[in-house]
Amino acid sequence: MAGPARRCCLGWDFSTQQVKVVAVGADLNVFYEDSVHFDRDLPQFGTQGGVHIHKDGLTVTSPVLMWVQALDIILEKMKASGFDFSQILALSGAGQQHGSVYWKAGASRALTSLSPDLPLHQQLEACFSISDSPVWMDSSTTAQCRQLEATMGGAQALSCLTGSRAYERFTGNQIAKIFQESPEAYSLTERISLVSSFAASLFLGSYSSIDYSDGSGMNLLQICDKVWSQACLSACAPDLEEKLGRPVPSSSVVGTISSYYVQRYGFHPGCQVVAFTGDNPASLAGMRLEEGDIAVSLGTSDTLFLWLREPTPSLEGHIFCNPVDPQHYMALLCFKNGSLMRERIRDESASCSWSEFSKALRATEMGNGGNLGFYFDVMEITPEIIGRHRFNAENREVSAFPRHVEIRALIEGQFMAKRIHAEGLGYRVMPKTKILATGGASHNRDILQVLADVFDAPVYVTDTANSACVGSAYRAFHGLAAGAAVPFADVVKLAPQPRLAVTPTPGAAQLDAVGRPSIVTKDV
Ligand code: XUL
Repeated sequence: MAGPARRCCLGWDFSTQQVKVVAVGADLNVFYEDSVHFDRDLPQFGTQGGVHIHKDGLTVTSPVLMWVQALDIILEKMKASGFDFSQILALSGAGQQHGSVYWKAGASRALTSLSPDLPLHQQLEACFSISDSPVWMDSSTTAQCRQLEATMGGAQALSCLTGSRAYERFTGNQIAKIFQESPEAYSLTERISLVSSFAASLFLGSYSSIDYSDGSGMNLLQICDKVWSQACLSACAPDLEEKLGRPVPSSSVVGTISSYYVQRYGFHPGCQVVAFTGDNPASLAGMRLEEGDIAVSLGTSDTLFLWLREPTPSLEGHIFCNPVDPQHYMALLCFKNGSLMRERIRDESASCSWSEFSKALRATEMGNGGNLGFYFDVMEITPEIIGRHRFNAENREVSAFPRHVEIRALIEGQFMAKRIHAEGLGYRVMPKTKILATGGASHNRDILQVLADVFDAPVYVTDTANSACVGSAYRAFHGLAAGAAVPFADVVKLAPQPRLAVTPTPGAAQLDAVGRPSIVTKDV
């Protein structure tokens, strides 16, 4: 049950596997949450993990109407639970990044004239020129990527302009493929949305703008000037600017809720819709990262979010416009060899036991006596490298380490690589830097101690299961307040705090200066 009525903001997350919502009260606590799981709750679409993987193994799409119907279902669930929609001051949301939605000519009219008597999916059935939307897991656009980089003067030049070299999942390359392979469908398209701005459009009853932050995941936006790059647009497809609309700052109010929701669910007609953004930017907001902070998710792959002031885009990682401060940026780095690599070394060198693994970390010294190791059993993406590489204190490559040394070399190597790549994107540890750790390995205090020592900063642990959703609700509060140009951190200062897990070992910084630069010269 939703409980007694409370003034609140909603945060939505249109992710790969489900649509989720949370309601956050003025005290910034979550008091309601719900979700619709695509595979389980919408089996008629036949998705696995929310997607269809095509025969070529590279093309990955999701039915756009499945997303629309999921919104119908979740709103009905909220209504059935007695949720008081009239108390919602504003809403915002997140979408899986890079995915794209193709609205057919005439769809705008259907959106503005929705009848409150019918669910959305029945009224929007004929509104899409492409019924299967490409999503972030798609990797079928290598030809388009090479073409875009060649037109733009190379991968680094494209990265300097748009924050990333060309990536298969980035939307500009996806649009280029649609234009090349389905030119009729492309010319019938009156508007192209990201998953985030598509979801916002459903609430607005008209096309929502793309926000700067999610717009940075397209290889089309000039991240410094915050305008579409004319050269990138014309390299991808004709008439693209008018199909995309003008990008807006992420905390913009894009309008008030469509009368459809007022009449069908009892929303207040003044409920504001704040621009939706990508799930990673929304998570940065949910974790309340501040300048100099870094969030480390230690899962199957390890992911880093960084808050940056002066980015230096490179061939690895992505720079996005910051979702809560338009003057600043965020970076996203993904490392494929995360938990699976840690588990392998645990099995090989710690008798399959995490407690043996921890013991080895405690039994070895910070800096590992000068021994360094880098372990990539699967082809790494940051950087592209495979194999295990071990160097002793004399900088000579060796084929094996004693078991304890191996374990510390793995964990120190993983975190040093993260710091080096973060610094490569312009990140600097600051005196006020906090590290927020999440994911499976964040439960291991000894691993976190190495993280604190390598970055010479305190590590906090936080639960990010709902961070994109909660971040969206925080962003809705921020959007409401932004008229007064209030910093995001002030809006969310009452929110629950992460828990301090470990602080750096005294002397960690000195070790930095002596031991660490040597790994830079080892080209990792
Ligand atoms: C980020 C990316 C994924 C999706 C997942 O670049 O592709 O993290 O955003 O939803």
